[in-house]
Amino acid sequence: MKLTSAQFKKDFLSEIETLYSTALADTSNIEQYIALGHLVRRYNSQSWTRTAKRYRDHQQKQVYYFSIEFLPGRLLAMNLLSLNLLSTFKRGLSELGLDFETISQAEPDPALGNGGLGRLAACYMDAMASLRIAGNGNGIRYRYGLFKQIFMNGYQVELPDDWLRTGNVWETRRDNKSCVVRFGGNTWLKKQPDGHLQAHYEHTEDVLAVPYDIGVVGYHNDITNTLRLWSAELPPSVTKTYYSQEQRDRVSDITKVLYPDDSNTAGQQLRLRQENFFSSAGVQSIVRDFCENNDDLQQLGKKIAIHINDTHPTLVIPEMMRLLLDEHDCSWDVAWTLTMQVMSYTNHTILQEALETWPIEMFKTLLPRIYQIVTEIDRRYRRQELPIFGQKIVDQTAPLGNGQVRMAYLAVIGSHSVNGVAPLHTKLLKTDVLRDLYQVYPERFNNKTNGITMRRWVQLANEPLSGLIDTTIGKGWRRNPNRLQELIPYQQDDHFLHQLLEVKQQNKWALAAYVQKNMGIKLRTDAIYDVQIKRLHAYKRQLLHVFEILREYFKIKDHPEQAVVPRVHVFGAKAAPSYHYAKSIIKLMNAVADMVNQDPVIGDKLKVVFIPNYGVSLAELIIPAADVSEQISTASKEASGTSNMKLMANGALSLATHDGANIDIIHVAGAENEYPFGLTAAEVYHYYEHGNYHAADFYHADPELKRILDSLIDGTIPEVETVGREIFDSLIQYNDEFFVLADYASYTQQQRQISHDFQDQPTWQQRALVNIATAGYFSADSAVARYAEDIWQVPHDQLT
Ligand code: 26W
Repeated sequence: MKLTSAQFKKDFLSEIETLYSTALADTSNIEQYIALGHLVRRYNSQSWTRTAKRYRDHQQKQVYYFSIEFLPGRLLAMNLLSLNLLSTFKRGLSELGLDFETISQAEPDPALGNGGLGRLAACYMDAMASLRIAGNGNGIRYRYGLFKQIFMNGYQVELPDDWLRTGNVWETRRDNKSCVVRFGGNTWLKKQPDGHLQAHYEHTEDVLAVPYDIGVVGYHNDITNTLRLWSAELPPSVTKTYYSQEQRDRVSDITKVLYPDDSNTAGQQLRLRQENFFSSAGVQSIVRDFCENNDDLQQLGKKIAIHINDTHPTLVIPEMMRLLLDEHDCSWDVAWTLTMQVMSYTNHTILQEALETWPIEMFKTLLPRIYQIVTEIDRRYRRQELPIFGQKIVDQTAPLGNGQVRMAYLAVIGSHSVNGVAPLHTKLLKTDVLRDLYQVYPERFNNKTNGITMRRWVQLANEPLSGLIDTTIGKGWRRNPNRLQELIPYQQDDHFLHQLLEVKQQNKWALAAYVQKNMGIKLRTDAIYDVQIKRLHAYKRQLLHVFEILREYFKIKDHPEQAVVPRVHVFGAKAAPSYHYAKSIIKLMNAVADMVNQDPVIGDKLKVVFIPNYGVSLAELIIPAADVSEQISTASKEASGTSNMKLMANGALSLATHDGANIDIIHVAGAENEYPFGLTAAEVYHYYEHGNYHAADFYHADPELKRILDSLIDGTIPEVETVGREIFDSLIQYNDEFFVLADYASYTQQQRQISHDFQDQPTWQQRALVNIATAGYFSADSAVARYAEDIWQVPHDQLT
């Protein structure tokens, strides 16, 4: 849309007037942000209306992306980028004496997710809108997002994330699209005169699901899709029934808070309530909208695609069956065929403890009708497959087993497609986690390697780099990231390489300024910025990185006279509040950081900054400043990773195990431009098969490693008596579940190599350039295009 800064200023001042009836000078950053948000809503409102109308008029097939987590990040700058209004707003504001950055930082960051899964959902929403796919998000409007993290004496402390305190300018409450979700009570089927079985409910606990819609703006294409987040409320009582406070709380508790675990199924009834709440509300509203615009249910599979983001929304399968059977008089076979045509499922983890199963008793009590349908799905699955695959396979793959409802199995059986998120992960699904179901439905399994939206993670997060790329190869890459490859020839261009170094320098200054201001730690910007940003989990091995820091620390302490290549180690990591071991590692990380940062002998040769409250907005500040991308998970454990792709696209070189998408990064950019190390997945599985891993052997065989481990328990590191012992024992006594000691030697070997190579900046920048140039391979637009073609069968814009 064409907008002059004069027009913008006029509109902005009138928005301030309308909202606050006071002079601009009397308004706060948050008020100015809200006014800007309202302005964007006004400028984009027609596009949103037009988009919905166009989809209806063209009967366009809709994709519904169900995810219990969405991590959209701040939306003001992102929407302005997609509307091509960013520079106008920035100019207009500076002409009014205001700074866009300062105001945009007043926007709360909606932390409605834990990590990779939630952020991927947000990247894919952005990509679907930018590819003109009718992509609708479906999730939960948590009143409180992921906890705010602070460190008290080095320990993680969780604070409530009251993100809606100042409202949410981007959402629209849609009362007339509400629906009722039932819980508990009794259900029975009564034969109707026409022989049809009608479901009857009594004593159910009815909850009103109220949708809040957020616009998802496509990139320069006048498309605005919808992210629908459901909120639980008491139904407007027809009979003026009195609801006790307890009853009120029971209902609002459903969407009160996000479960902060990202790899350990809570197994709590409230979590099952949450999963059923947004799954049922979502499917009801989809079928309602479908029936308003279509009269032939047989067309459902041609007009609707529902994607199940991990097992958390799996209840959409029996819910769709319930609606088709109970409210649309479909026969079982017709309903089942339609359901499978519509449903597709993505698995995001192979960790056993993350694969959801629900005790049948809890499931049956809370969801009686849904349980009846799951029982029938199980019965028909067993009857169908038993003759072919035999009792053992059927017992190991049916949805019901060992007193549990096995959600991953139900998701596979009820979907026409099952995909992993990186080639190794998909292989492990076929050969390990879902091996038996792969035998039954081999044709359903496929791989869809993850992707990231370059619009947020390069264009927005790294304007210096984006500007340099524009002046070098033009702006074509902004619409088609594969065109970043046109940078490859500039490996020989010293001027360009120097400009690339300056861009990295600029981003380091920005990060150093934040760290100085918020943590009081002074960082030099000619150091190697060695970054590890992800949830705290034993398999992600932040511990291995800490051991490298201790190695560097002892080296300087032993030889203070020796020159070293200065390093800044940057961490961002939240631990699930119930994950004790992870919280112990956080305490150790902060203790080591204090010891290193306060040691005069070390000075500024080595710094460790563990930035609290890591999330999307901090990632946008840290990633552009990184030189080294720590992707050091135990091979086979990280399904894909996506921070690895973001860091690559911003010119960091990957210090990476042969795990998840690291393998693809090393392949695409070339191993010579990365630092691969460690056991392969096959070697890890070999240890499992032979049970011959003895961590203590590595401890005893390597004096350097022994010194590091002993420092956990011998008082070298202040204040880690308890956690030091706990971690030491987890390695030596409990045999190091994630092979930290086995990978220590090759890891530190590569760390030494990095210190050596970094001194040759032209070559380093050449390798950084190759990472940037080849990162287009991991664009969310390409990934989503593959989902559209192979799984959802919907048309999409070509990347021009
Ligand atoms: C039930 C608790 C729970 C909550 C969240 C279990 C599992 C999850 C998510 C599946 C965990 C997650 O975020 N997995 C990450 O998904 C990313 C996107 O595909 C991958 O890149 C990461 O490798 C994977 O760990």
